[in-house]
Amino acid sequence: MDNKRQRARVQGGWAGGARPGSRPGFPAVPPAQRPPAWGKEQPTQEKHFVYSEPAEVVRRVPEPRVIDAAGTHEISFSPSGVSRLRLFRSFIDPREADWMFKQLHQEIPWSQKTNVGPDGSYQEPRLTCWYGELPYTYSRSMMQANPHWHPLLTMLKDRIEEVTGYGFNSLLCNLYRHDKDSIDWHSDDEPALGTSPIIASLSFGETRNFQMRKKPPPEERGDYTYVERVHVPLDHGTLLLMEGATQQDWQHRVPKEYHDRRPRINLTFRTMYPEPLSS
Ligand SMILES: O=C(O)CCC(=O)C(=O)O
Repeated sequence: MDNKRQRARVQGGWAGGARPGSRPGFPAVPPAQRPPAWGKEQPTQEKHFVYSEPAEVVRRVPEPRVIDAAGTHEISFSPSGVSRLRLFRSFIDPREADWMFKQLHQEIPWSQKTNVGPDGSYQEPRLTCWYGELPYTYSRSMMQANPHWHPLLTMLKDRIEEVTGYGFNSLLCNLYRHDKDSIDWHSDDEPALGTSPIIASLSFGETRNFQMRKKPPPEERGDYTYVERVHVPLDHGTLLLMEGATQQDWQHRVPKEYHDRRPRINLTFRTMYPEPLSS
């Protein structure tokens, strides 16, 4: 069956004899169609193939849930716990955010990372910069430890810590130069981020669509077709906090766009733990 989304089974059976209520699956033939019975002789009974409507099993691809209201949003519950988003609109007010965007755009030492994927190495389609006492590895490529925090980044970290009550010791800065810059589906679940990592993500510049999809249950064998989806438009000065099981149970991405987009800067504050030495 080539269309997975719509599986139909044709049901029917050979209906013979005129006995109403005969075997299940062999629907009764209405009286008008029954052969007349006279004398002892019965004409040979004709068999009809009786068609009945296919029982359709339709699986619908769920519409994405758009979250754009400030506040707390519990997006799923599972044995790993609750996955929670907290959205702070205008965490940085727009005039201040304009100034910060310019500073960060000019003063962060942006560079393009080379990642390793199943088809070999490729240039990540965005620029990045890492801050933290420990190195950070994702997509099989390492960013060196960099303890030289820009003072504006330290100030933003302090503000986020004060409002959220969480502490952070590391930061991945991302610059999406235009509509073709993106980051593909992933979770921030590297072992060095510990269990249930909390990620604070602050955005400046162009609004981009932050998309999330729930990891499928084992019986779907890695097929994401029918999973729940959440879209969060992240605009200038917005802070998004991802808590609980969000990294265990969901993936996220920022897709490429089909129309021109001006640059966007995203700062993702995290906490890194030294990895235990393997014996
Ligand atoms: O740019 C964003 O909003 C998300 C960035 C991200 O997911 C990441 O760098 O891990």
